[in-house]
Amino acid sequence: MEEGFIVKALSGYYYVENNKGDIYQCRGRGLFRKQNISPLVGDYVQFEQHDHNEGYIYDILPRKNLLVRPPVANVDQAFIISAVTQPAFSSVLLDRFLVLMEFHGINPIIVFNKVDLLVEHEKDEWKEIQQCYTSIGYDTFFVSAKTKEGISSFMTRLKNKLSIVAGQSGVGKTALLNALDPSLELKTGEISNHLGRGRHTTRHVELIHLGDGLIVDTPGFSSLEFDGMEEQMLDTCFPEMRTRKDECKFRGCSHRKEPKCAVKMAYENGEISPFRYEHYIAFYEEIKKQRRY
Ligand SMILES: Nc1nc2c(ncn2[C@@H]2O[C@H](COP(=O)(O)OP(=O)(O)OP(=O)(O)O)[C@@H](O)[C@H]2O)c(=O)[nH]1
Ligand SMILES: [Mg+2]
Ligand SMILES: [Zn+2]
Repeated sequence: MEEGFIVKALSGYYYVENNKGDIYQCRGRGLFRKQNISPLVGDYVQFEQHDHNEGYIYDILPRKNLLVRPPVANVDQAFIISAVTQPAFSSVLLDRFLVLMEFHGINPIIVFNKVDLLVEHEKDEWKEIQQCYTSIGYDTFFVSAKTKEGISSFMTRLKNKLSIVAGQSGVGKTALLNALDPSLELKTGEISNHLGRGRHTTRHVELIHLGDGLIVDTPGFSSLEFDGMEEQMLDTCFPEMRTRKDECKFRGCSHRKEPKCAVKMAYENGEISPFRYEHYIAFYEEIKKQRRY
């Protein structure tokens, strides 16, 4: 029996890489299907080699975490990519990604791409947006996949980690990976329609060796629903609320209408950004509604 990890899943086959870098095309054993277990990209597995480069997966080692859409296990960190323009930046979408990553225990890193398209007078506004996220404690990078500005600084963050790139279609996730390693030659798409939306050029999930680490290019995210979340845990997915909630007068404070709420006080003092607080309220209502069904 050998150990390895799944780098690709395609048409019922799992591609398992061992510690020598050899790849075996494997089937999962029948028991998995009976038990409704599906091996995922990122899984550490025990497998047995049969013919030359073929084998069977016998066991899946315990997972640190798993994402359903895209299906990846054992993710350490997520580069959440937004474009400064084309498609237009949406702070509510960024906050949604941040909450989802926090919920799954995945460390988020914020990347603003396409800075080559920024005009001079927009730069101050972006400094403010950046300042807001860095004050919460998030690392932020400004980069351009086109000019390669800023990309070397985040290359070093890949070492010994399993990373994913997440973000709306068309923000340049794949283009960034190509910029970091041109030999990857991954396919990128033109922004195909006048709404500025992309069209999901990236389709299947695959681990790529990059900068002494592994990274998964994802095809946008097919689902950004708050599946499996409860509104009571939402404040733990906002770091600036997580650190204040114990000072609220009431245990289980929802930070909406309760008196002596430390979160609402921080919002009123300007210590918590208004838009972050508003997104919290909107997500809270959304989760509450979805839980009724
Ligand atoms: N000007 C400029 N264009 C960029 C930059 N990065 C990406 N693009 C362009 O944006 C478009 C979309 O890039 P992709 O890398 O395919 O976007 P994606 O995020 O991978 O999109 P999906 O795979 O559909 O989720 C392409 O036309 C890229 O050439 C950049 O830094 N500057
Ligand atoms: Mg892509
Ligand atoms: Zn409160």
